[in-house]
Amino acid sequence: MRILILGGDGYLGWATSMYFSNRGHEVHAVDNYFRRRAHREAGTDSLTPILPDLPSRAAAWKEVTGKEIAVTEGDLTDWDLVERVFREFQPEAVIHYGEQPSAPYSLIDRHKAVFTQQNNVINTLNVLWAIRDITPDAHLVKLGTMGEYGTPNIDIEEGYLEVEHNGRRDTLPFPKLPGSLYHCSKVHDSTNIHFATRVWGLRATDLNQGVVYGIETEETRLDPRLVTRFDYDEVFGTALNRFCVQAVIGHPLTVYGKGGQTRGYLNIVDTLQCVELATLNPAAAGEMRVFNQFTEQFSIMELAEAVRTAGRDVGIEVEVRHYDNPRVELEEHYYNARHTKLLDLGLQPHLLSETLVEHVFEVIGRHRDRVITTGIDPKIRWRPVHEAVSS
Ligand code: NAD
Ligand code: USQ
Repeated sequence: MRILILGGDGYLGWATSMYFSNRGHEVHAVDNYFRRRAHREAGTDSLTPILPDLPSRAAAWKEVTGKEIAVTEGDLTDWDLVERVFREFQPEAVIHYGEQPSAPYSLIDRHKAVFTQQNNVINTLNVLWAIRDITPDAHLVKLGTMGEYGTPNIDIEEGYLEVEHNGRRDTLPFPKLPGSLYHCSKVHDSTNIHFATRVWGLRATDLNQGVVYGIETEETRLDPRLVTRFDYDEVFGTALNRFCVQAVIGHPLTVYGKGGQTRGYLNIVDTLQCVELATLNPAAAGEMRVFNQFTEQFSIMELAEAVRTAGRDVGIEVEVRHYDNPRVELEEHYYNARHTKLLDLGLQPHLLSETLVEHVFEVIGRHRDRVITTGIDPKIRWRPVHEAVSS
């Protein structure tokens, strides 16, 4: 299959590009290196030493496996670039990771909030128009987020809710309560994608993904030059990845507030499996499928305890510390999200209890001299500082 991977230089995008190439698909990766620039500006960096750009990564991939990954360096908000890539490559599937992915980044200042929403919404709109006018049968596999739903006090369904109101029934998009301006951008995307399927008859799968953890995949293990990025800073690092680095360098685990915040989580190898299942089993024309893409739910304290236990097993004493929560979010809440559609398609989850957190420690340990400690403690606040309430 001809598969276009947008955001192919990122944490998930690079791993996905290699995964599909390794399985015989024709892969074309696009990225504008936004993520690399954002780290340079902030003085942070990937723990893993990644090659300097996509052409060198693709060349290393070719040398190791003999397989090709085609590359375009450019911005998805640039219509001319999007149009050219679609006309030349004629994708059958479009896997769209290419967005600003951080909730804290979207709340640093007005400029970054505006950037996040413009970047994410416009590039997805460009992709929808390109599919509509150039490759109308192509299937869009879009990375959304479980955070589109927030933490409502009812069970979370997969995308849609059957509603009875004043004696009438309908199946409608599940209500959204996004917790950051980044998460809001994903809701805006979902609305636009739904429109494009209903009105233009496009086919799309919105993957509402939980928080991803993990550092290695089958392909990254083939050669040190094929590593994917791995971040642990306040802005781009996600909870469990941060906790693992903190444990290895002897930094207290940064639990925000009470730590009862519960989310869906999945291993990066399951991201690859889920995206493959969605791609090989496309949505019908006119359909926007929504899959909740995670394998397990954990509270932050449960994650911290898992890391503390794993640390103890390898002789590392891990301190768990409660920080004033920089975010505005419920710290104790009901959370029960359905996630059966990917299992029905054949997903075989890799559970946290089977993942050797100790092994992750070992890989992090190899790169520990690269850790930049200044970016770890939380400084970005959801509310203006004079209004911040301590928990
Ligand atoms: P990432 O930042 O590593 O990857 C995104 C890539 O897209 C980056 O390489 C970036 O440079 C590129 N990009 C951004 N804007 C672009 C533009 N205008 N033109 C071209 N390229 C652009 O992030 P990630 O963690 O790999 O996440 C990938 C996707 O999955 C994102 O959409 C994110 O919202 C979503 N997601 C991630 C997680 C997670 O835990 N990592 C969980 C749920 C959803
Ligand atoms: N948290 C801590 N300590 C930390 C980091 C985070 O307690 O050091 C808490 C946060 O307060 C939050 C939870 O952990 O309650 C998750 O935070 P996160 O930073 O790991 O994840 P989040 O901001 O939600 O964003 C990440 C990805 C994003 C994706 C999202 C999936 O960066 O791209 O959309 O996970 S979800 O959470 O399901 O919306």
